[in-house]
Amino acid sequence: MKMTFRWYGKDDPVTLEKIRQIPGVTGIISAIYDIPVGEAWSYERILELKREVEAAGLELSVIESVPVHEDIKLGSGNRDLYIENYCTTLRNLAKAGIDCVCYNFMPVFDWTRSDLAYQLPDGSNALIYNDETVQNMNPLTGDLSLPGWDASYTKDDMRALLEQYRHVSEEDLWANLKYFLDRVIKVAEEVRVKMAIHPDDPPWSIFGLPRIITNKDNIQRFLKLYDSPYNGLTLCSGSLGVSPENDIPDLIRSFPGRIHFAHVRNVKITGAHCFEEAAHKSDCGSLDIVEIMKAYYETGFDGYVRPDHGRMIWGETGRPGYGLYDRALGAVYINGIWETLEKLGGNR
Ligand code: DNO
Repeated sequence: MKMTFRWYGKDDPVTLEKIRQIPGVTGIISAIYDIPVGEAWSYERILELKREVEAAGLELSVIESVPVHEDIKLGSGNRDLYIENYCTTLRNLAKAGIDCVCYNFMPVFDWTRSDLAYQLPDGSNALIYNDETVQNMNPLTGDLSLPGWDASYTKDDMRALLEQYRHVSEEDLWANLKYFLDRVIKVAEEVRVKMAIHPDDPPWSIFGLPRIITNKDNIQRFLKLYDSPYNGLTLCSGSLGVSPENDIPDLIRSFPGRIHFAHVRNVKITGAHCFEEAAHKSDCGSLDIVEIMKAYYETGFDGYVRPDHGRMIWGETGRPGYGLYDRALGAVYINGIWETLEKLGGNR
């Protein structure tokens, strides 16, 4: 296992220098944020990012994400051009030594929450999700602010996009995903970049849009769409774990060799389709993080791991879910579990 930490680039108040001081963190997860979705990333820009990370004594481990243009998910417009650009980006990433790319296939919205700074009883702030609140939000009015939100959409773009999706069923989305994989994974195999799809967060439909990477059966279906180790997963415990039907240790054991990137975090299920993000420690939420790490250990996982969303603690302010302190505690906690598993050995 290689412990990593997400860094949002030069504007991130959590600097590379700070990340370097977290015990056991050696890798950085990042992306190039100013290239419009759909355009190819040049080799020079990738190299620039890599050099910056390396100058701080860290390694650029995974790209999270190379985003997928909506035309590809819609199966319309310029999808062939955008797929071609995607393949160029993969080739350039490989040339710069990157071997793992995270992406998602969620229509329009990435991860979604109803409150970005809900106050917990201990005074910390966490992201929470209440289904009723979210389903009553209107993406076309100005009051919506989501952490994974692409702020570059105007209201008119958004209206047009949502209108286009009205004609896209779940089965259409599967077909469009297969069309994408058939072209992109071939290149990923050629240049040896492991593609790792991120599950939908939350793993159910929002705003009437289809979502398909949501549970064990669908993940199995996804992996069979293109049966290759290069067509793999980012197994995000927090995204899938808010559905009681998803048993995370079982999922980890079910897809050996296909999980390339592990997002480890805890969540507390507070009702049907309702949850709070919790501190990483098992007894703070509904997931057993020791059992999760044990499943990785026992299946010989040697991919990348990162702590995922943290609460805001000790007065920290910043990017929701991506402060320094709580994520750093998460990294050290996960490393502690891993070290114990390694020292106790057995079952591997
Ligand atoms: C949230 C993240 C997601 C993830 C993308 C991958 O914190 O896990 O935004 O980066 O879905 O494409």
